Amino acid sequence: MQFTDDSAMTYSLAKSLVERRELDIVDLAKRFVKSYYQEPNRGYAIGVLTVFQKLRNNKCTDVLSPAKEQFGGEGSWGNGGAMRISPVALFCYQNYDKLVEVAKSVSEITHTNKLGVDGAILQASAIYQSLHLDPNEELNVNNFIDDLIDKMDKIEKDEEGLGLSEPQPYKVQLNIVKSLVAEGEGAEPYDEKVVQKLGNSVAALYSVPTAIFCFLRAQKPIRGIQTENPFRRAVQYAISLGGDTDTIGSMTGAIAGAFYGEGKISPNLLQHCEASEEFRLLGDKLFELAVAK
Ligand code: 8NA
Ligand code: MG
Ligand code: MG
Ligand code: MG
Repeated sequence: MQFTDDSAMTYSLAKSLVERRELDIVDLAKRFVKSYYQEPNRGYAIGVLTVFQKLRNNKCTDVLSPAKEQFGGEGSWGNGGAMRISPVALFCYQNYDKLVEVAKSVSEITHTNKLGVDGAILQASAIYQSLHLDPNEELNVNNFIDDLIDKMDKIEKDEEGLGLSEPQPYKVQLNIVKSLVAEGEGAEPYDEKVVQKLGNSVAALYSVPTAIFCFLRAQKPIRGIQTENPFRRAVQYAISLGGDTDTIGSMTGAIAGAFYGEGKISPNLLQHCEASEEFRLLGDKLFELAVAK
């Protein structure tokens, strides 16, 4: 099955980090643009196409202005920054402060709105935490979410005064994640309450916390999802919520995959995924780079 824009941009980011061995936003912007014009039918949102057009016109001599000009200068709050961020979590596996900086810079090539940027930082942070945990030990769901709340508290406090009506929107959503996970038992696919409170849209604020919730909720069986495999359960649950399914599914899969590791990803599932072997090799190379630093 063909991958969408999420994976196309993830691929460009991983490839750029591996080949340049550091973040090079000009190289990365060129790869995003080239990949889009080679395969425009991967399901990109219409907003971001304007950024690609402007980058192509200025030949990536100015990689920051096009994204800043989006939506009357507000910048995009879509989840396009978050959906591609997984390589940054692996690349910065040993340095969280660097992860925050790199995730921000990578996001700002297309998404400059605070909500778009912070969504990417949050998604990278969740993957980072998963990478550092041992899947053979039961996941402490409350610690996982509290650690994310602490991280976002600091990031959103640093940016206070930017004029948002709710100054710590991600912290608010993460607290909802926490209470929904605590309710836990009796959850089912197509959970309307989850969709109502956390969202399933293309907005980063209403999709990244949802992906984190899906990963945490799937630690335990979910009525109506017949699988013993917790990685598959997480992804299947995410898709069951509807809305922006490819993106919430892929963000959930990135967090769950980082936690469980390759062993829980069934070869039967993988054989249906376009270019899965190339993605696996890029993951290995990013990890080698991260531990060599
Ligand atoms: P984006 O930057 O174009 O943002 C997505 C959409 O969000 C825009 O097209 C606008 O409608 C809206 N938006 C974002 N910021 C603002 C703002 N400041 N003011 C008003 N509206 C705004 O693209 P992106 O890369 O963030 O999009 C990612 C999503 O698009 C992913 O789900 C990806 O798979 C793709 N996609 C999703 C769907 C879907 O689920 N319905 C369909 C096609 C494409
Ligand atoms: Mg997509
Ligand atoms: Mg791990
Ligand atoms: Mg999508």
